[in-house]
Amino acid sequence: MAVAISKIGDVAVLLLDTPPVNAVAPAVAEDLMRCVQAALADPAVRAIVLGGAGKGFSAGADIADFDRAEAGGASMRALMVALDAAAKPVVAVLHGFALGGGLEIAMAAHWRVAAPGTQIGLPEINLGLLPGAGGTQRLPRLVGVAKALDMMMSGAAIGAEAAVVAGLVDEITQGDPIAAAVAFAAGATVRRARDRVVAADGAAIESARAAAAKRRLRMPALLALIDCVEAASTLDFDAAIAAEADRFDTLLASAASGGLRHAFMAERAVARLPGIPKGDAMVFETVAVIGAGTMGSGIAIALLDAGMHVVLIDLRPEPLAAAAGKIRRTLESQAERGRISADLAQSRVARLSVASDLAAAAPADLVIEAVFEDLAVKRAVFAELGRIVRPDAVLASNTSTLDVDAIARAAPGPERVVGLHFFSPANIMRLLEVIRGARTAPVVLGQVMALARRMGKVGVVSGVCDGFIGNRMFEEYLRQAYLLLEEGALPAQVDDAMEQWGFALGPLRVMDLAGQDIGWSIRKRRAVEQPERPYSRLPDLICEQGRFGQKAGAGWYLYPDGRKPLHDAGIDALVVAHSAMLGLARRAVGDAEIVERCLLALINEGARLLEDGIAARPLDVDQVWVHGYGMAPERGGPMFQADRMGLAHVLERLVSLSAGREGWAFRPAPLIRKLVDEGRDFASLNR
Ligand code: 3H9
Repeated sequence: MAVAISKIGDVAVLLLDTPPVNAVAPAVAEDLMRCVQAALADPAVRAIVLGGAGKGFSAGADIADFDRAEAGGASMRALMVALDAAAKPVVAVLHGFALGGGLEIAMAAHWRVAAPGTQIGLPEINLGLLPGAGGTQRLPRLVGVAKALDMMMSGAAIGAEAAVVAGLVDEITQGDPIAAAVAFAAGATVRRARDRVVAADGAAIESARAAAAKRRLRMPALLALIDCVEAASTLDFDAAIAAEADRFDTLLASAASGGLRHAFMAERAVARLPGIPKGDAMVFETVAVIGAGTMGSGIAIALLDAGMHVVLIDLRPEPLAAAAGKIRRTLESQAERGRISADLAQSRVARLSVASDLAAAAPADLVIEAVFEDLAVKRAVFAELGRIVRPDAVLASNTSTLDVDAIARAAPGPERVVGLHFFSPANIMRLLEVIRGARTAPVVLGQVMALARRMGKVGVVSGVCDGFIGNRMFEEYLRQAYLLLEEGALPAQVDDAMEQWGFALGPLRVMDLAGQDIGWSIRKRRAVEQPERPYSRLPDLICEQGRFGQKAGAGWYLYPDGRKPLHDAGIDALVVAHSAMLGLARRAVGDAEIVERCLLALINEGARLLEDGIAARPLDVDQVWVHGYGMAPERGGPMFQADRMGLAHVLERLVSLSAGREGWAFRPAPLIRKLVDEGRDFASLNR
């Protein structure tokens, strides 16, 4: 039974009880409806209180259930009809969170009381959906069109106190919320949101449509949502509810919603890696960060934000003082911008100390080394740390390319060593690749994954290889971008095509942002290590001109104001001349070809990472791309896209492209063939 039933006097108390978040699958909605009907039919019951057991009222409809064929909103909507028909007062009592379908149930109740701090919202838009169980009709009736649009278009929750001001919640409870709700129910009457009239607000609707038009992949869901809200003041309630159900069902079947739902579930599943015990992040209270450069400072801020004590160590006093000043200013500016209180900012600043001697790492539970990206330098630091730190301290190396096993061998306890690949700026970017060395203990890995979560990051475990998951794939993606330039595309076309498809930045603009010099040095190393994998010389030509990207004011584009890329005809000419030099007759390259080749390169390399055991599951690969490389969550990730394209089609295209120019780069990964032969997809490897 998904509902816990009790009776306090003449009040029936029905508590949703589907841990961990009281998600409402169709069977749960049916259970709740039966309980409501039984309470309504019971002459000894005068009023009903609806609440949730555990840490929150309800997180809404069961997202996992949406992918099953029998899913849909029918049972949830039937529950709403039953609540609307109730002739006895129904009081919803909210605590923790009341989100999505959970809040929709609460809005169909006659009154809402909430514990202080309850988070209340309709986040369906973040899943590419709109509230499909009456939310688009009841919310405007309770809070007005403008506020309803604001809440549903942002998907952001508001606190219970703000919900009282908005008219969504009737009272904040004091003491035990259930007891308070039962007391409230004693004086409650029957009063339905559906009976209210919504004042039309053309201006709010118009500006909402203008805002939606700028949101590309999210636009269809936003426009459908706005249409529904508009209908709240133009159609009668039942007609508007039917229209809402229709739009919800259409969005549920959309590719964007499929991608967003996959991204939501994958973000939670990455933390549960088979064979890795669930760790406790609280074992890390004091962290020593070695190296006061950009990465070290960003990592220190992220740790302070998560409430830890940080000792920032650098042997060079000047950079150390400069970094400490920058960290303090960043923390204080969070308070100035109203993101945190001044007291909290000060307590974070107070947790920072600095030292110019490695010995200061002695009390640390965790040491994160973020010195220069050079194997010998890092090994020397680890050897020295071995003499200083506690025998149970965890040692982490922040690296984007180096062999973590070679670093670990320099330390006295390689089972306590992990790699951490933070993305810059480390206090902002959500992805954290957690590199598992050959000897890293599973318990250490679990603890570090828990730390990632405590820092608000998405930790993805990667095995040791050159580039780890993300950069190894990025290299193949870039390879295609450059080859396409040689064959006939121009930089802006490649970038625009990929951005239009769903990347925050196209590949060449990413390189300008990251700095062309890094890629250049990697290519020089690769040319020696992997002569059988030739790469395009085009980016080298750019680097030879000192055009290292944004920081140099020029790269693939010009940056007269430092940030905004401006087209440079000189670069187009350089690209065209390079094709001629190669003896290639330039041809028209379409956007579809650009997208297909870049994506297939990602998919093929992603499959190789799975084969090599570097990535554990396709969903881990997907999360790297969504949180570290700007792929829109609506796209789900490259491996999710492969399944959408159909693996047989992916294989056929790889085979065909591998017969073309530089076709070696498209030789299909054996895993793709295997899955096609077995009639399986990447999703089957996630289960
Ligand atoms: C909807 O309601 C549609 C209706 O309008 C119309 C219907 C007709 N379903 O995030 P956490 C799981 S759409 C299923 O790590 P936290 C989650 O996967 C829904 N499962 O915890 C995880 O599982 P596991 C609109 C869900 O404390 C576990 O719960 N609602 C759902 O950091 C813990 O989650 C939303 O979009 C769900 N709805 O945060 C709300 N929600 O332990 C989405 C969570 O196996 N949820 N799980 O890894 C959230 O925002 C957060 O999960 C919440 C808790 C704030 C509730």
